[in-house]
Amino acid sequence: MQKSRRWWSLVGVVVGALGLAVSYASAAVLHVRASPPVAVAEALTSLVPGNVADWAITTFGRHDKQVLVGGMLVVLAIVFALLGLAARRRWWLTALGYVAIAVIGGAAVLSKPEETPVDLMPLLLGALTWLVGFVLATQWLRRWEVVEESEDPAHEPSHTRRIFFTGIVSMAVVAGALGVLGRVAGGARRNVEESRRLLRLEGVTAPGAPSGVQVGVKGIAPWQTPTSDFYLIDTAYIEPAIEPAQWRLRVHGMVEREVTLTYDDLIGRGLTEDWMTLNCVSNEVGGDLIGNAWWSGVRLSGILAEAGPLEGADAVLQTSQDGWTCGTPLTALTDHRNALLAVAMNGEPLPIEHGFPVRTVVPGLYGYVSACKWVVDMEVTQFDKVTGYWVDKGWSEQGPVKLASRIDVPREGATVAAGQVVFGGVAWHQHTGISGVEVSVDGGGWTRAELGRVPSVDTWVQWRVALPVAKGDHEVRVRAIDESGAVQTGVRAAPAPNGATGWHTVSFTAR
Ligand SMILES: Nc1nc2c(c(=O)[nH]1)N[C@H]1C(S)=C(S)[C@@H](COP(=O)(O)O)O[C@H]1N2
Ligand SMILES: [Mo]
Repeated sequence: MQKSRRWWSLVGVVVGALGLAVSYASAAVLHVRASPPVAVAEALTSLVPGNVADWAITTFGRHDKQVLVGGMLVVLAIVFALLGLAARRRWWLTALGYVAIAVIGGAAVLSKPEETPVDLMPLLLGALTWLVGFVLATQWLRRWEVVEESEDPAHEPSHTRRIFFTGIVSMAVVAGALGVLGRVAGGARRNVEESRRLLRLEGVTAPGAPSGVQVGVKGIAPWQTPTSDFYLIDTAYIEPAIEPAQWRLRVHGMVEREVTLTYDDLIGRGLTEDWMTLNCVSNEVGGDLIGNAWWSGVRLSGILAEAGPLEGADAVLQTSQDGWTCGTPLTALTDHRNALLAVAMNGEPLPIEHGFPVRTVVPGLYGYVSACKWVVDMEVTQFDKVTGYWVDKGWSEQGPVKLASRIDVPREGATVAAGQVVFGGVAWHQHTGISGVEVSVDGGGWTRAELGRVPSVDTWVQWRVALPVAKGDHEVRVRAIDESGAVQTGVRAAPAPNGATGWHTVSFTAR
């Protein structure tokens, strides 16, 4: 019967979704972060070549993960439909398909450093659901088919049809409900959220932006980035949920003695606080993957000195609880700068998505080589021996921040009143500092802007300048000069492999 083909595919899709939902929801209830679907999504992400990843970040921005998950679900739906169809003739083909998918899921889960074989439980439950659900649903469908094909008028098909549809709709409803439950429950996450809320960190202050840092132009990004507006970049589909009491940092490798710290050990060393601007290597010219915050944490130089790096070590491979890694120059963590194991941001414990309970921040380096969130392991080593997550994808081994500047006012395409037009924005070269900013309208000469004050060379600086502009269409560009006297290059470079360059240019109309 041709028309029943679609019912076989439907069985495949519904049973498939039910198994996925069971594994996802049971992972949430059992506090397994990497449920099989999440682990597979992260494994796929880590297999994506660097240029594709960079393209996805620029194209989809914060939604890159939703796009990948959406694509994965579409592919799975097709595979499940085919498995359902296959069962009409060869049930073992379908069973084999389920086993194959489960093996992929299991491999992905076990590729996570924090997951143990016990964490395969959600996978087993999901696979079991597939087999049981599949046997049930195909039985219902077969009975209906048999009755429908039978010539005997005593056989009423509507009864068996009702059983099939009731069953399959119930399965779909349960799958949906479990999907929602899995999201809401996210058990571990809620507990950690609560621990975070109750955490009182002695010595953490929230001074607010110092005076004079703002140049008073409406529309420039605030000098202190509110935490809720701070950009977010990471490879975790579900953020690690780590209780401070459970957190450990192990410092090992090329050291005289291994050091393992608990959260209390860490805090007990006394906090250092500082303003630091953090930015992403993927930031395009004029982009907003940059933020400035007040960080509270413990200086890494003391902790590393205690471990005693051995002669020849030049790198620290940092590892996050979810397995993400980055290689940081040892000197950047041991020199006089405030490389911190941060516990608070803008006066509050780190939000989970920004690395709770502990993340690294290092002035002067892009995040991908330094700012490890949910950091749990630091191996003192040599760059020759290790590579971090993004370096494996083709980014540079070293990621010092590049001198850059941005125009925030006027916005691209804006219309302003002709006459004295106010321009404003930000410039940065963390750990070197900015000495000047210049703008040029319509390719004319460069005019010096006025700079806001800064507490140190580790933050961005706001700038403003007013220039006479006639009616018509115009283009304004900006460049910065750093404290070493270097002038920002106008040569355009893409973000990969070690940061974009070029002058930010904005078109506007004066009326
Ligand atoms: N564990 C973990 N830490 C990470 C990342 C990540 O993917 N996983 N991304 C890094 C990158 S590329 C950047 S730019 C910064 C961003 O930090 P934020 O999300 O707090 O702004 O975190 C870094 N730390
Ligand atoms: Mo980044």
